[in-house]
Amino acid sequence: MSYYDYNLTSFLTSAPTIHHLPDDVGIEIAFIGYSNSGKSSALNALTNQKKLARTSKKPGCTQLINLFQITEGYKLVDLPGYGYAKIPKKMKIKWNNTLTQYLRFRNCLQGLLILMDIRYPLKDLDKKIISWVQENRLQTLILLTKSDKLSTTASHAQLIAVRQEIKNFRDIIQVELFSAKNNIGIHILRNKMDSWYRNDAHIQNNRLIPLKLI
Ligand SMILES: Nc1nc2c(ncn2[C@@H]2O[C@H](COP(=O)(O)OP(=O)(O)O)[C@@H](O)[C@H]2O)c(=O)[nH]1
Ligand SMILES: [Mg+2]
Repeated sequence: MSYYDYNLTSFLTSAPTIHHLPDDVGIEIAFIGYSNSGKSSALNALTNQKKLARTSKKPGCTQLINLFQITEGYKLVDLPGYGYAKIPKKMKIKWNNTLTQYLRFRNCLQGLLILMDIRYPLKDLDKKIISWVQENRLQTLILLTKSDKLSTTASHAQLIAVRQEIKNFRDIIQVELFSAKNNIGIHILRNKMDSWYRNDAHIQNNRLIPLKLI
């Protein structure tokens, strides 16, 4: 049983930049990953709601920072997906700025969920984020999403391979299998989030090391 009732999660607001976000108080846990990696689906699975976060087959639908609230002060953040090949440079720069500013300067960010399609893990931008969270000591859970697309044997092999790749950072980064389709990893995700939300002794200063995604 998880401590918080994730099913009660409701939409709070959408913000085009960090300056449009509500006050920097409470605790936030953010979802980040390539577009189409399964962020919105994971959010829906976590909260047991079909349409809370829009899911789409067409990449690029979440261009805003979307905030959700489980209960007063306990928030979830769906960050804009990264890694679009075909968008104008100006837009890329804007996304880069939104993401990097959120990650660096949002004090109430307490934990990060990096989502990677199990078939294509550890792409360039994932690696940049991973080395940055490690340098800045931000608690992170990597979810290998859509694990239902591989056989049990293949998905476990992939899990072991990714764990091996990041073994030097395992004090701060955990890796788990996930599937929004058949609920693999939901309990691990909820338990991890519980532990981040309950750790209210945090004193989170700005993360000092800069992040550059493009
Ligand atoms: N088979 C399967 N497909 C998934 C899973 N999670 C997401 N998808 C599909 O992958 C696509 C992108 O998912 P979405 O959640 O919108 O990704 P986002 O862009 O990261 O928010 C959609 O077509 C989803 O239906 C999963 O666990 N299993
Ligand atoms: Mg999405």
